[in-house]
Amino acid sequence: MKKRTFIKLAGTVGAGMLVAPIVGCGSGAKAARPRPFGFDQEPLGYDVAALAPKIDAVTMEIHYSKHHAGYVRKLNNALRTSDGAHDGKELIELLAELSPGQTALRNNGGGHYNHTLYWRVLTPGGATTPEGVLKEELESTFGSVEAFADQFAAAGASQFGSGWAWLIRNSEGQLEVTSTANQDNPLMANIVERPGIPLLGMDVWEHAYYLNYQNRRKDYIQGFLSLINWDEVALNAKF
Ligand code: MN3
Repeated sequence: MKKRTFIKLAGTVGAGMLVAPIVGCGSGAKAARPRPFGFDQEPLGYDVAALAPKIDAVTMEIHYSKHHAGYVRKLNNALRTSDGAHDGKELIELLAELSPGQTALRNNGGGHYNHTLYWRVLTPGGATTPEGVLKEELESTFGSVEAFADQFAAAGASQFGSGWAWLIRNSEGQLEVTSTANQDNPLMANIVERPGIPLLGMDVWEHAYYLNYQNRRKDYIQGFLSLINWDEVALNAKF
């Protein structure tokens, strides 16, 4: 059996064990585990032009078919040429176990997970509205949905160089806004300062916005905020 096939078939057995140390056992009906993306690039789900003018078609095309595809290719190359220590693991387990020196898996595993989440939390129709339990949690944690958006935008704007802004469920089971450098992901508990389960991720690498916004990262961030698929974020919060 090829390693790739084995990784897929190995399925979900270990994932619950991964999450226990991340969210603890006391958070009741809240998130049980991170969203388990596979090792392949999913279809985009909408046309590359569908987010224009907030995110233009050329940026989307290059971002999806070059940048993200490159992370997926390099991730699978790294796994194929590894010593087998990662065989049978889900991507979420792999990320959780990485140490800082595992550069290829860190950059490309993170790059794949981060972008898969990014495409999913954007929606062509314009932002939906947070509802129900998630809305209440945003309000109780940040004061209001608008106050959350301000904090999230600030995290993206102040991330020095390339990286991501996140809404996570942290190890105490609480919502929290964080940021990470490069392609680091909150699931990388041995690497990032504030680990947790990613619910919403915003790419602030220049490749995500430079063609349309040049150096105006804050304008891109406002564009991103106007495209958030909160139904998808809520789904991530329940996984
Ligand atoms: Mn990117």
